[in-house]
Amino acid sequence: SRAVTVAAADLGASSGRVMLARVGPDLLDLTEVHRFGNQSVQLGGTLHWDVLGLYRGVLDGLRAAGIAARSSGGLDGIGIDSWAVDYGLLDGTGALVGNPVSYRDRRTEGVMGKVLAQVGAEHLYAVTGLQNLPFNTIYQLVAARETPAAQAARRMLLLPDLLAYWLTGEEGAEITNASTTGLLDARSGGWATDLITGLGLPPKIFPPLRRPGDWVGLLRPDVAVETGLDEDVPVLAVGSHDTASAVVGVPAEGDRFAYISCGTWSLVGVELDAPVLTDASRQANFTNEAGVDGTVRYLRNVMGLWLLQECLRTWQAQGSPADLETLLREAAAQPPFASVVDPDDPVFLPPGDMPARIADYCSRTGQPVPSSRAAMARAILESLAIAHARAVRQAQELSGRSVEVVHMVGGGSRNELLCQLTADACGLPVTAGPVEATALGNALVQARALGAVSGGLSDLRSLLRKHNPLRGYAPQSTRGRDGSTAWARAEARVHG
Ligand code: ADP
Ligand code: LRH
Repeated sequence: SRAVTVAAADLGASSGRVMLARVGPDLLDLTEVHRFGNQSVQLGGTLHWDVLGLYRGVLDGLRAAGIAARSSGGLDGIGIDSWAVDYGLLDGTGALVGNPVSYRDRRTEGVMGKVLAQVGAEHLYAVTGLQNLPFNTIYQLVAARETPAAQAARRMLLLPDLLAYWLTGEEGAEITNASTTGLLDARSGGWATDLITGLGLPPKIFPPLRRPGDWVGLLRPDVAVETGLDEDVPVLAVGSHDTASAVVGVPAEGDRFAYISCGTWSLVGVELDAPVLTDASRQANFTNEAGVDGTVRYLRNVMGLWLLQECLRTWQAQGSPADLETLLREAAAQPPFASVVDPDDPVFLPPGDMPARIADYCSRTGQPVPSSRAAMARAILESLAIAHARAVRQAQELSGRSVEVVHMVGGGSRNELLCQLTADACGLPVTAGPVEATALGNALVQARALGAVSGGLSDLRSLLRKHNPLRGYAPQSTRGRDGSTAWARAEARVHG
C-alpha cells in the first residue's frame, strides 16, 4: 500500500478548518491549510448558521489543499465532518429552502416535552438510545413541521451531507451523524419509520444511509473548476459527526479508557460494542451514538468551553476583550472552589451575556459571585472538571466498563488548567492530545477506505500514538475518588 494525501474538512461550532493529511502504513502527518471563523447569525428573530460562508470556507480550503498536495502527487480524497443535529432542506430542484437554523435557536423550546408526552420517553429511548437534548433533529423538525420551508422540502440533509451534496451532487445520510437525529433505530441501524410517521414527518425527506468509508461521489465539474482540483477526486464518507471522528482520533491503547472530546462541547464517555438501553442510563441522560466500525459512543454532552467562549464574546462586545492565554494563567492562580455551577443548566444553552448568567446562578445558589474575570474563568473550569469526572464515573457505572485513563482531545486539550483539574477531579491520569483529533479521525478513515492503511480502530490508534506528541497529567490528589474530598463536596454543591 502506498501513502495517500487527503483533505479533512472539519467544521466546529467555533471554527472550521481544512487539514491536509499524508497517511501511510508508517506515516501520519497533518498540516492546517485553511481556518475560518464560525458564528451563528441572528436574523429576523431566528438564529441561523452562515451556511454559505461555511461552504466557501470549505472551497477555499480545498483549493489550498490542492496546491499544498501538488508536491505529493495531488489529492486522493476529501472527507467532511461537522457538529451534529443541524440540517438543510432541499426542494424538488435540489435548491436549499431556507437557511439552516442553529441548534441554539429558541424554536425548540417546549417541543421536547410535547414529543415525549406523545411517544413516551421510555419508548423513544428504547428505539433510539439517544439522550434527550432539546435541540435533537427530531425536535427541530417537529418545531418547524408546519412552516412553508418544511412543506416544500423533498430532502433533509445533515450539514456535512449538505456540503458533500454541494461538492458532488450526491444525496445521503452518513450514519454516525444520522444517529444524533433522534430518528434512527439504534438496533436496526435504519431510519425509525414508525416514529417518523407518528410525528407527522414525511419519511421521503430522509435520504439513504451511508457508512464511514463509503464512496460519496466525484467532484462536480464546476466545483473542480472553482477549487482547481481534478474532477476525479472522490469525496469519501467519514465519521461525519465530528465527535465520531474525534473518537477515532483518540490515541488510546486497549479499551479501558474514557475520552473527552473537548471543544465548544465536552463529549464525555466510553467506547462500547453494544448500546446500553437501561432505564438507569436513560435517566442519567447518557446517549448511544453510532461510532465508526459499528462501535457505540456511550457518552454525555457536557456544555463545555462554550461557557468560556461566550464570556469572551460578551467581554469583546462590551469593548474590553480578554486574551485567553492570559486569562487562563490568572485563573490558575485563583483560590479553588470559590463558586461552581452545573454547566448543563439549560440557562447556559442560548447565546447571550454569559458572565451575567453565571453571576446570577452563583447568587441564586448562595455562592459568591466571581469578583474578577479570572475568578469567573476558574469557576467555569472547575465546574467543567466536576462535570467531566461525574460523566466518567457514571459512564463506568452504567456500562460496566472500567477505565484507567482519560483521554482529552480537541481544542480544550490545549487548556493545561482544565486538563489538570480534570485529572484531579477524576482521580485518574489524563492524556491530552491530539488537538486536531477530529481531522485525524476523518483523515484516517479516508486513508483506510483508499487502501493506504488497514485494520481496525486499534490499528489506526497505534498510528496516532506513534506520530503525535501527547502530554500526561497525573492526578494531584487521588482523594478525588473518596466521598469526603473537596471535589466531592464541590460536586454536591451542584448535584446535592
Ligand atoms: P469546536 O470544534 O467546537 O469549534 P475546538 O476543538 O476547536 O472546538 O476547541 C475550541 C476551544 O479550544 C476554544 O473554546 C478554546 O477554549 C480552546 N483553545 C483553543 N486554543 C487554546 C489555547 N491556546 N489554550 C487554551 N485553550 C485553547
Ligand atoms: C460537538 C457536537 C456534539 C453535539 C453538538 C450539537 O461539536 O457535534 O457531539 O451534541 O455538537
